[in-house]
Amino acid sequence: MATIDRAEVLITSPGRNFVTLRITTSDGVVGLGDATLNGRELAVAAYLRDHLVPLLIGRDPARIEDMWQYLFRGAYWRRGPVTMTAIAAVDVALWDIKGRVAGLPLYQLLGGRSREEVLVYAHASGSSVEEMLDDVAAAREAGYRAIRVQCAVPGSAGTYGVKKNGRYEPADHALPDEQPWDTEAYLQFAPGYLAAAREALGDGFPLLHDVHHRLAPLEAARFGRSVEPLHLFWMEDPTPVDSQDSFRLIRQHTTTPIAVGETLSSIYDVKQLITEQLIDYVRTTVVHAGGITHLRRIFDLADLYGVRSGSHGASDLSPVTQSAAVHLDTAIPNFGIQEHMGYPDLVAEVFHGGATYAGGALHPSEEPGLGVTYDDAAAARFEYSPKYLPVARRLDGSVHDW
Ligand code: GCO
Ligand code: MG
Repeated sequence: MATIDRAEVLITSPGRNFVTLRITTSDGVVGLGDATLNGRELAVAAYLRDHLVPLLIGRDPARIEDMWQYLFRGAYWRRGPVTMTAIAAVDVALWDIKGRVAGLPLYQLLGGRSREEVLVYAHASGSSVEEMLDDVAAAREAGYRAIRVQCAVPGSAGTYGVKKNGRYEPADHALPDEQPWDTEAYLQFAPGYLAAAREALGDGFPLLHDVHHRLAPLEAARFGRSVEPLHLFWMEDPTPVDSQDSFRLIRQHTTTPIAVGETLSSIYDVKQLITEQLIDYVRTTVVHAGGITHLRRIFDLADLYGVRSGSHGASDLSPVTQSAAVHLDTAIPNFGIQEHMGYPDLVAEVFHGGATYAGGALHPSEEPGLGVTYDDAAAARFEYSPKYLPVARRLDGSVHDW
């Protein structure tokens, strides 16, 4: 029996910070897992290095389910983003190893293809409606068949979701940037620019929008109702998800579809949302929701209630996660859509291979396992430096949800 010989926690910053776990077996097989938790990277690195790596050495890399249970149940302290991201890194690395040992791409181990391609949505944004519409046209030009649209609210400097210098990277300050937020201004402004986007895209084109946890439940209900004639593909994170009950109120008032879950890390965090059919798309991801083993369980539960996947795919989820996500998206029956944000150019110097984009869709690697390799020499050139997500403040100076 092969055993786990080595597990290394690798940190690099090719244009943004990434934490990667690399597991090597006694047979010399190598597997990669993403462990990046944006703005809290070193907490996961320490959890892995200090608490999980010592538990891995000498164990059987083939026992993926048992390892998952051992790390989850065995810890006594369960759930939470740091723990679940660390467990995800181990889980994904072991799936990668299993694929490499079998000589099969990961989606084959997950049951094989359910679809020919993984439909993705792009980001389009602007600091003005005109700029936003130009960006929508550029995304269409690049072949995207679904587009998420965000526009800066006049007077709200640094509105989330809006690109600066052609790129959206919210974690770009050594200490959190503090940005003003005016809910009423947003509620008045957003339906108008979404209508302009709908007009540009035409009826039937999948148009998405991220509310980014900014509204109270009743405000979210009002927003959902006001954009109903636009037939959004979804409104994402309309209200903070800490209280799953909140979504009942939104649901009572609007038929605008709802997507939730990018900040959630376990099946228990989405249980009520799914079983009460309070959402339409679940956005939990491989890296933050316990890896392939656990995310597949979430998607299976979702399938029972007609909820489809819509996984988070921002640039803070490394190419290792993107590859794993696309393998899972390819295999599951209830796939909805996959976010595709792309990476800074330097990222391709460190992470080679993985999923490929063509014609508005992502396609899984056909290499064994995940099909991603990590270039140590390149990674060493990009030193980690702390970068925080911003904090939002209301007009009276109090802290709002980001
Ligand atoms: C999205 C997300 C991101 C997050 C980011 C936080 O829908 O893509 O909301 O932009 O803000 O991933 O780390
Ligand atoms: Mg989001």
